[in-house]
Amino acid sequence: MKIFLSSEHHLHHPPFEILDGRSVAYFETPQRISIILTALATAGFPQPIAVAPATLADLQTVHTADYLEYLAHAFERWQAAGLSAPVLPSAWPLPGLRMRSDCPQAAAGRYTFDLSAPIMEGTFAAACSAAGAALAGAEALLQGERFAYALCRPPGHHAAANMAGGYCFLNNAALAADRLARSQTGGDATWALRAPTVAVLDIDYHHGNGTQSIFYARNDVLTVSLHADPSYEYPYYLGYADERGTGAGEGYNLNVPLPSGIDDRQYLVALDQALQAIADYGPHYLVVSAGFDTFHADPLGRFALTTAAYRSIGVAIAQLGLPTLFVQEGGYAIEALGTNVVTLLTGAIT
Ligand code: SP5
Ligand code: ZN
Repeated sequence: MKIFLSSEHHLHHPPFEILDGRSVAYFETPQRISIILTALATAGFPQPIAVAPATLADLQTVHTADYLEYLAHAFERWQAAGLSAPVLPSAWPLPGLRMRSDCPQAAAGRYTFDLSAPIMEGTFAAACSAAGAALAGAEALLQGERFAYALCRPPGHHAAANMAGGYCFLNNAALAADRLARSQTGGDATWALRAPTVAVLDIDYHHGNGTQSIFYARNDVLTVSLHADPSYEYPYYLGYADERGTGAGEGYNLNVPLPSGIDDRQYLVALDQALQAIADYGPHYLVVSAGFDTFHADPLGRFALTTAAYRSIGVAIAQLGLPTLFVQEGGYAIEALGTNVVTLLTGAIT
């Protein structure tokens, strides 16, 4: 298994976020990566490969040009306006309000859907580095690798084509899935018969609203997400079972919302349903948005999974028999995060 690292991730380290009305220390810390790296090394996984950051051309496959322009310059414009804290919106252009101003404060509301994606001086560089790791993982699959793991930070699955939120700025998994779906290997007759297709399986505790929205009208990328029911959990406004895709994409999005308190056994039953949908679709590649906030001790989650569940999840995913890229998403129970990542990957490759 090849492992790709977002080596610039440490440039992004916001001091706080607003959670349920309170200011708390930012949960999505650089320490998450160090802990995973240590656990991988201890378990004998190969040395992670540091990759080049994604380029603007790479990012424009999934994100809008105006959003990328915003991300690249938001902090310097914020600073030029005399502001020094990380960029966070104070107001949003919701329906009924006007969206005319280009001042940095207005731009923040326009491109950010919540209060958990602050932009610092190094945020865009960090996000490009994470996107580069995911794209390198996709390339590895195209080169014939069966498994790859992109150790991405910041995570990506909440980021939409033109919106940051939920610790996410660039949608790493979506960039990788899009790269795979547009790949042409040439020389292999099967590719001439059918353009490549990709499934994204999102096992983060939170619904992958960004990934869903990016592929919602497409049928060459099936999106499947297992997550806490948005009727009680973030991101609240997306992730319900009746969201099935639109236009050509109708029938190519599957949401499996789950109750709080769900245990290993119940989770694995739901996973089977998701994997069956992927098997029925019959994609060439699989991208897994691998979040570990489903763990019982996670400070943000309300599921009851134990470490053993991640081994079963890895085994079940591998049984699809597909070239598979694991992309790191959430997971905030720091003391168990490294072990849980190693357990999932080990389950997959053995
Ligand atoms: C990538 C990822 O996992 N992003 C998650 C962002 C979630 N942010 C808001 C969560 C609000 C839910 N309230 C939790 C209360 C815990 N005491
Ligand atoms: Zn999450």
